[in-house]
Order: sequence, then structure tokens, then C-alpha cells
Amino acid sequence: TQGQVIICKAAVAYEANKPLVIEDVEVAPPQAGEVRIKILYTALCHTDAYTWSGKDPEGLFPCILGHEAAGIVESVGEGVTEVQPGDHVIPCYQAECRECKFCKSGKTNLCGKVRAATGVGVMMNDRKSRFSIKGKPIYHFMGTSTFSQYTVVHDVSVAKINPQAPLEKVCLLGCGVPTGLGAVWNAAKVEAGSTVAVFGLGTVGLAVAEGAKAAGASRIIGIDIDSKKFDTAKNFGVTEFVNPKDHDKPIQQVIVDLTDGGVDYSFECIGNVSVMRAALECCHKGWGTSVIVGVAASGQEISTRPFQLVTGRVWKGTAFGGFKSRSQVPWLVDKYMNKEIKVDEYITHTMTLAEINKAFDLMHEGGCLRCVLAL
Ligand code: NAD
Ligand code: AHE
Ligand code: ZN
Repeated sequence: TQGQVIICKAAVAYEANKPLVIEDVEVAPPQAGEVRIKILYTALCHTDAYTWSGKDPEGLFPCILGHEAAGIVESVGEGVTEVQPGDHVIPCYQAECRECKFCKSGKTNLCGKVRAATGVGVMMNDRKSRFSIKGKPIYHFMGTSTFSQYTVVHDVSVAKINPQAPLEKVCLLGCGVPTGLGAVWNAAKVEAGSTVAVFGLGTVGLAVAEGAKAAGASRIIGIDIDSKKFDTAKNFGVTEFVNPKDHDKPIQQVIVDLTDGGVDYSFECIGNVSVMRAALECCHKGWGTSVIVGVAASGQEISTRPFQLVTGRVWKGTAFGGFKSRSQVPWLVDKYMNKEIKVDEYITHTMTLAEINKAFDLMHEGGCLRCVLAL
């Protein structure tokens, strides 16, 4: 297949909110600096649903969504040296080129090399898509497009992993789990003995709890409007539960009262701007830090009284948990193999690509953390 167009199945989003359609898609060979990957497993993340909903200003249609996956390199373009056909890999929507000013800064995991192209659904080289249906181009998504049996990504967006790792599990290390762990370890740098509040107990929030437990947090307060989330959350380190619906007071006041003035660290893992405000305002005066992880829709804005910051609270955010993707995803895979981090526990459902619309329905029903599709 090397050097040839591959025709394979992919789930195509033609329009916002319209069911995805399984199509025969043409996948062009990788050009210079590109890698074609046979995707074996992909999970669904809330961000895919967000873009599909039409609320993402970077959302383009028709496109192939998906960004939490694992597969095997099928072929590589000219000049690609770090991976070769047969390598087991995780595509990374957050690239790492190690050369741009972002990568060199040591201050961020964001990379500038291909971001302009991935934000508009094309490849860097020729600003075109490698996907088409009967010759008509289909946009890429987040530089990954994993809802396809084959995809083409930039070489700076490929993490080569331990070939022993089960791809049907470690696909989750492409987004949700690292995001939560890294929010705690890299963005907040939670110290032992700290108090933590986690807003939203989906995969990202539970990974925050897991990371906080590993960091030695003394109290991990889980907040969710769905009380069914509380049972599972215990297994991820949450020590106390609060359902805002059980209280008349604003949720920030409830947390402040529970914690003698506020928590040391809070995390918003929902994407709701009023919860982001509550998460900041439930932090302790003088030092409390709140990390925004959830993705809010286009046009939404955050607000609070500046006095909250004047009096020492810190507001920040994180993408992919601050992990440098190509360098650290393989390390996370090894941590999973050494049983130092959970992955299996986040997988509540498994299906096939043909069932992808059903998998999206499940996501909205609660009871579902991650659904992994076999391609
Ligand atoms: P999810 O839908 O599984 O989890 C969200 C949880 O929040 C659910 O349990 C829901 O019941 C709860 N919730 C909803 N409204 C609430 C409210 N008002 N108060 C309290 N709880 C509420 O989603 P997920 O996959 O865990 O992702 C969480 C968010 O993180 C999404 O916005 C996603 O797009 C974003 N995300 C960001 C990054 C990043 O790099 N920054 C990476 C992955 C995901
Ligand atoms: N395109 C959206 C923003 C989406 C967003 O914030 N993406 C996160 C990853 S979410 C993964 O589930 C991210 O990494 N952002 C940094 C980046 O460079 O995209 C919008 O609203 O415009
Ligand atoms: Zn995601």
C-alpha cells in the first residue's frame, strides 16, 4: 500500500449535529514530514462532541473527527526518521517539534510548528487535506482524525510507544487521562497534604482525582450534578462528594464552608463558564489556584471580581495537561504498563466504528466514561 491511495472506512461529519456517516474514504499517501497510520482503536472524547455540535469556532465540515486513539504506522513520507512502518503509535493533537519557540521555551507544551494548519483542517505542506470521497476533500480535525481506519498526521504529532502495550487500552492516553493527571502534576503542581476540589467527574475529572491522590492530597472533593458519578469516583481517589443540587447556597460558598476558607487547588473539568467562576471563588484567599481544563463554547466568557485575584487566588488553564506529547506519552504508556496509573478503569463501553452514533448517544447519558471503538 506504500505510496498508494488507500480506500477505507471512516465516520464523516457532514454537518453539525447530523449523524456521522460511515463512508469509503480515499486516504492519500503521506507527503514529506507526514505519517500514515492504521488506526486500530479510538475512543470518543467530549471535545469531539463539542466540535460536532457546531459550537467550536475551529470546527469545519465535512470532516473526520476523533483524537484519542492508537494504531500502527503503515508508511512514512520523505524525511521522516523517528518512526517507521510497523511502529506502535499514539497520534497527538498537541504536537511537539522540539524546535519552535514554544517547544524551546521549557514553559509550555504547546507547539507552534503545525498548529496553523491543524486549526483549519489541512496539512502543513500544501495546505490540503489527505482525505477525500470521490475526489471531494474532507477536512482533518485536530491534526489527528482518528475516526478513520487510516489517517495521515504530521510527524511531529506521533508518539512511538512500547509495542507490548495493549492498543485497545492505551488509546486513552491520547487525551482524557493525561489531561487530568497533568492538570494536577504539571499545571497546579499539587503538593502532599493539599485540599482539592474537582468540578465534573467524567474521565478528565476522575483523572484529576487520580493525579491528586498520587500527589498525596489530603482531601479530594468531587462535585457533580449527577450523583450516580459518586460511586465510581471513590475508586479514583475522591474522598467527599457534593451535588450542587442538594444546596441552596452557591456551590463556591458550600466548598468554602467545608474547607475553612477554601481549597488549595480546584479544577474545572466541564466546560461551563459559571462553574469556572465557582471553581476560582472556592479557592483559599492568598494562595488558592484554580485550573481550567473544560472547553467552553464559542462566544462564552469567564468573569469574576478582580478582587479575587488581588487577594491572591490564581487562575490558569491547561491543554493536554501540560505534557510534552512525543516525549511524555511513551512515558505515560510505560507507567500504565508498570501499573502506576489506571487506564482500563475509564473504559466503560466498547463498540465498533459502525456503531459510532450510538457511542455518541451513550456519552450524553452519563454512566459512560470512555467508549472505545474497534476499527
Ligand atoms: P464528561 O462529559 O464525561 O464529564 C463532565 C462531567 O461534568 C459529567 O459527569 C457531568 O455530569 C458533570 N457536570 C455537567 N454540568 C455540571 C455542573 N454544572 N456542575 C457540576 N458537574 C457538572 O467530559 P470529559 O470527557 O471528562 O471532559 C470534560 C471537559 O474537558 C470537556 O469540556 C472536554 O472538552 C474538556 N477537555 C479538555 C482538555 C484539555 O486539554 N484542556 C482535554 C480533554 C477534554
Ligand atoms: N478549538 C476550540 C478549542 C479546543 C481546545 O481547547 N482544545 C484543547 C484540547 S481539548 C481535547 O479534548 C487544546 O489542547 N487546546 C490547545 C490547542 O492548541 O488547541 C476553540 O474553542 O477554538
Ligand atoms: Zn479530548
